[in-house]
Amino acid sequence: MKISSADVIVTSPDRNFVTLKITTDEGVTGLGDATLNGRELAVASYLRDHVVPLLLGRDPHRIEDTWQFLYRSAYWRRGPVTMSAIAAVDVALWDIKAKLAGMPLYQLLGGASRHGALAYGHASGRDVPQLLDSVREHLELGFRAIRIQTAVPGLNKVYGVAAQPGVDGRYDYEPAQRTPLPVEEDWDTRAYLRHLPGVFEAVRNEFGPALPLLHDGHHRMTPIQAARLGRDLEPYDLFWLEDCTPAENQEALRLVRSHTVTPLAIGEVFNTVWDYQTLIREQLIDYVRSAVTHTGGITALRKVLDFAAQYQIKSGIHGPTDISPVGMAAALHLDLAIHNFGIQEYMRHGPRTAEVFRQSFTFTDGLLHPGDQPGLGVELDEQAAARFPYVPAYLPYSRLHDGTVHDW
Ligand code: KDG
Ligand code: MG
Repeated sequence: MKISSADVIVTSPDRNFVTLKITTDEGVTGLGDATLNGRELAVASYLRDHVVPLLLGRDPHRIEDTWQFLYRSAYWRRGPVTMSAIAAVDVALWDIKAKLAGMPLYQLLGGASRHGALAYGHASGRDVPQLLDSVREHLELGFRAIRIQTAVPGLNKVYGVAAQPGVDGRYDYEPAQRTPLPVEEDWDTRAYLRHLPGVFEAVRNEFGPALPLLHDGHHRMTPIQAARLGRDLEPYDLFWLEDCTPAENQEALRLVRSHTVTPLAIGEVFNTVWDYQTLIREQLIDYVRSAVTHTGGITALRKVLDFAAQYQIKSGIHGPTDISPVGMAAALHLDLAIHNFGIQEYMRHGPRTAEVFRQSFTFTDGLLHPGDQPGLGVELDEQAAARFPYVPAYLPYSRLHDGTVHDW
């Protein structure tokens, strides 16, 4: 069997998505998610101009060999564009292999280790009453673990807080609002550090000690600030504190870890196992946050998670709305199969996205399941996709009060 064509489909139903569709000479197709939020067309070009010509005529069964060939023959290593492109090829080939086997993909990864993947939803509020309402709404939707993000007094707009409560509690991150230039937000770490512990106290007082609560620091603190926040949040028993520092500097986590027992999650902007080497070997984190789609696909993320498992570090696969339903399905198959599963992020896509991507995953009693269709269980409606052309969109960025650019 040979790969006879590979097409890159860019569509923007509720937000921009890039999808790779690989077709074999026997007419079997596989899908891979190549979406890189805010830099979508770079991956589309990498695939169309540099990868698709290399795929034509190859044996679709040779997943590991194709991965190594694309990684090593590029000469230039790593990076989000390269690794997103390789991930899309990898996932599409797994989709084809599982369809040919007549099995849902998780069966080829070793079969189910659990009934479903515990998912966390995103509650947010501009003040505490609005946040508590948002938590209630998520509990009613069936979530059994909830991320808490809040506005900070004195700041106009803060990451992770819905501009307005969405229909059915759903909201999209920027740049779903699709601004032609990056929106500028303001930031003040000291105000945030003063405000956040009181917010968690209010949530615990309202919902009790058992509900798993998460929080995303979104790369904004120095190591000593992160250490203080982790320590201040200890009474509220977080499931995790995510991205407390920009983790390019892996050694910084030694300092954070030596001051707090709040569990730490990191990695949504990482793209290879090398970004985790110190973090995993020295047990400086508790959860691996990488997306299947930005880390070289199932083949590569599985290896990172197997490495993590030796240190009792678990998965927390990235699942915001900028991961397409194809990328989400890949994550769910991995979640179901691996032993060291921790939790799965689940943000819920908008209604137009469901018109373009026909999905078969379910959300029942707080657990996600990828379904039992052969392959990934997602089909792309190309006519529907064509109705939603690409719209340029940027992520926002932050400045401090004196005008200095800060991490967003
Ligand atoms: O593209 C950026 C988003 O994926 C990111 O801001 C979402 O931090 C995020 C999360 O934890 O979902
Ligand atoms: Mg995050």
